[in-house]
Amino acid sequence: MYEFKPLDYKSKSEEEMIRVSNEILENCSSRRSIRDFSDKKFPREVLENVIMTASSAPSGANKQPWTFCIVEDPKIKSEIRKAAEKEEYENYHGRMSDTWLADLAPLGTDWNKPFLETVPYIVVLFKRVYEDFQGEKRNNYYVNESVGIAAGMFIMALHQAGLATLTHTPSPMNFLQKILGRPDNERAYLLLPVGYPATNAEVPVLTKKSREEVIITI
Ligand code: IYR
Repeated sequence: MYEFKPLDYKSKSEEEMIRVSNEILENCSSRRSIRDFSDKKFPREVLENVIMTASSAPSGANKQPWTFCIVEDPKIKSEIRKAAEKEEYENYHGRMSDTWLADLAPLGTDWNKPFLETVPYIVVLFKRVYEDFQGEKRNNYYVNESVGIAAGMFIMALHQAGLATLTHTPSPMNFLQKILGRPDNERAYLLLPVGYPATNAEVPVLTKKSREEVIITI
């Protein structure tokens, strides 16, 4: 049994809640996934703080079933680029359905992933399917849910810190486990190139669903 202590909670007035939630909405809605990154470096401390923010996420039985692997070695980045482009080439030339390709066409994506070498850091988020407990495999709980929440918090914290990323999934991603020498209980979940946007970065003009489309009240 854990020791229990009083919750550290600061209440807000209703006016303040409305004001703050509107500010959060405005700020978070300005976040965009980008594919054109600058090679400009930023302090590693920022990235570590963002990762630790993500790692404060709720998780099944507080197992925190994740590892954030920071890749800064240019040789490894280019190895990752090569392996990712190999998979993506196959995806774009036969593995993805026609409907899928048609859905992606307006985004203008293809199998080329130069940003994997441009960015100062790639973060590979691994989910930890089980833990080794004295030679015994003990499964973690709600692993996808837990890691998904941590990934969302990572993305928002990074945005608050003034940096950008892309949730990249060059599937299948098992090459990352191999290149990065990760153990069998870790599976690549997301690949997140991190950096400043390039000065000429462009993003597609797209809209998000309206309140009426995403909220139902019963
Ligand atoms: N992983 C590929 C294809 C791709 C798939 C989806 I779903 C996207 O939203 C965007 C891209 C790529 O990164 O190009």
